[in-house]
Amino acid sequence: MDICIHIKLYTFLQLFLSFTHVTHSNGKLPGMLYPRDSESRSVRHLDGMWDFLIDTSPSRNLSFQQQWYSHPLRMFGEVMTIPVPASYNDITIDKQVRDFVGWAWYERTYYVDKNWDQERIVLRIDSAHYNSIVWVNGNQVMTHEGGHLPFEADVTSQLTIGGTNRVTVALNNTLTPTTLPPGTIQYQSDTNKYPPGYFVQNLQMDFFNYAGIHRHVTLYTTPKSAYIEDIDIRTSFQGSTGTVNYTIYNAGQIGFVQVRVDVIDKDGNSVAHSNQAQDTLTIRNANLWWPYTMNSSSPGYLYKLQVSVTSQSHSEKDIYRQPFGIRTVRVTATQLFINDRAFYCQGINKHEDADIRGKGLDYALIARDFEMLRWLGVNCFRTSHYPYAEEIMDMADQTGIVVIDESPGVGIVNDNNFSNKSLEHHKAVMSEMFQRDKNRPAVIFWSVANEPKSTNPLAENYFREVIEHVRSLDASRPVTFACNQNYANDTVVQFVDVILVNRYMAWYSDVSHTELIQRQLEYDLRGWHAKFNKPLIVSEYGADTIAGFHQEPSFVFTEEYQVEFLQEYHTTFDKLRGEFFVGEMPWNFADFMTVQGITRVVGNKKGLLTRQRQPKASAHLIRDRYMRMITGNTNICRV
Ligand code: GCB
Repeated sequence: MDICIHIKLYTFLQLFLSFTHVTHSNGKLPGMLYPRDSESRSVRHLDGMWDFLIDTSPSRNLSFQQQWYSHPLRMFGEVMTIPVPASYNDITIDKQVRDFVGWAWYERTYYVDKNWDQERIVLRIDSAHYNSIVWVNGNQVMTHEGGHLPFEADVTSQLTIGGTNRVTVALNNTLTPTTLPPGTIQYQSDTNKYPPGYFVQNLQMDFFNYAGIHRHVTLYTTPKSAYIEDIDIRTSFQGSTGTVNYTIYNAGQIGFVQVRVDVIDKDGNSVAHSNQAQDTLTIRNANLWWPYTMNSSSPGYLYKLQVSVTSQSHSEKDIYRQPFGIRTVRVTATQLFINDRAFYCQGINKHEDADIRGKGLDYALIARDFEMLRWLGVNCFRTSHYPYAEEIMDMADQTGIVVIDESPGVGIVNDNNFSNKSLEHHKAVMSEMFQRDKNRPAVIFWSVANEPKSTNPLAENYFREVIEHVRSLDASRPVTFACNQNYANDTVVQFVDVILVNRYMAWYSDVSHTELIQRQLEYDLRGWHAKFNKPLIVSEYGADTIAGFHQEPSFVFTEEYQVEFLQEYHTTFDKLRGEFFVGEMPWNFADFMTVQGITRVVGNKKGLLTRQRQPKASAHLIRDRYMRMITGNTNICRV
């Protein structure tokens, strides 16, 4: 019985996974341009309150047997009202919903304007965690595997134009050995202790497995056949002249008769143009994209590539404006350069996590977070441990904050996480990330994973392939991953361009002994550099701290301990900075939710800020440190 359910759950997941990750005949992934309105395009969000029903049947399969997509959800049970975008977990007061594992169903109806009758209409979901199947008016239109990246389909033929339509989304948050992040479903067969069929989801990462439609659901239009499908922009510069190398991908077979490409500066002026779908433009006196700590007068300078295409019959014209920045990234054995100037990462790690909404997109939260990043003096963050919302990435581009763009490859620790199936999925996710974020100047590195078991003999081939794959997509950005292993037996750091190490001396080892940090850390970091001769960032270091707990002398979990702990790390960072040390990233920006367990008291408390984004004493310490780096009022060398 148990095994039977087990097989059913996995089989069902696999049933539809086999037809995801569509590629074109030329091997190119479909474009994933962010929906933007223009003279030829309209955008309509379907956010708001949706009907919601979870499939609690023991097999988690009743919803498919009954075809919940075929009729309004309310016909199959008592629906709840759940907001989109948001995680569903912390909205209700029902424990069963919060901790639910399996298929959760969303539905809403919407009206499609009769003026859209000549348009091609695309349905895009910016992210839904984890596996999704989507129907429009009862017809399946797309599936997607993965919880953090957008997917879309042309739904024109499924819609009633000038009438009411119904969209249904079935979401499964089950993590298996081949999902990213991976997890396992564990069945308990001892019926003296557990009811028949009892199972739990085991996680391999340290954050709550929030689920739901986390970002916008959007309908957008393009012209029917002559539309811009994708834009790929690569930049460089020589002296004061910028170079913009671009490729415009069109829709399928339809050739464009006219293409017009303009580079538009911040004042709205065209500073270069071409009539080719692929070309290299030069821009004299180019404004480079700079992190705000390197150029405070015009940080995050963005141009737009304005693309306009006209169909052969001249009946259709599409216009799209893609923001981009001109900047380069380069690493040597000891340094990291942005636009040929040494850059030091005054960093932090983040999560897309906040009360009630879980991982749901929230503009107020994004604004507050960027306010606090600037208050802290942060010039760089890592999207630990999954790609963040495009609106967050936009803010980074616009404000000149550098991003290490990390995949959801967190918790790859067991042998069965290194299978061929996992590898293919990992590569597909990296392709999707690249597809979405490739034109972002803020993104300086791709991080393929966090803390995989990189000493496992299976890791070497697996990550060689993943990293080679990323390089084949993008030769312009360094590739890395965050490592928590030892330099003596790690097998993957040999492939990266920059070493990222996560370190918790005096927390997970020698707890309370802050006096050991400097000795152990210096020995360790020098060991990495001596072996691999690459620049190094400490990509995590931190101690759990309950806001408002104080004790002098310091004691674990108090604000005093967190401050003392961080200060000890800083002494070593400052010592190594002139040598090969190029950045530091405390764990974490804010407290965040985890699974329930005896080592986490209502979540992970290593935040410099509380989950409500208010500072602990450590936030003032980091702010003081980073501000001194910015103003140069410091005895460590300047960027
Ligand atoms: C780590 C992980 C991070 C955890 C953190 C911790 O090494 O990368 O996801 O939350 O440690 O606090 O244990």
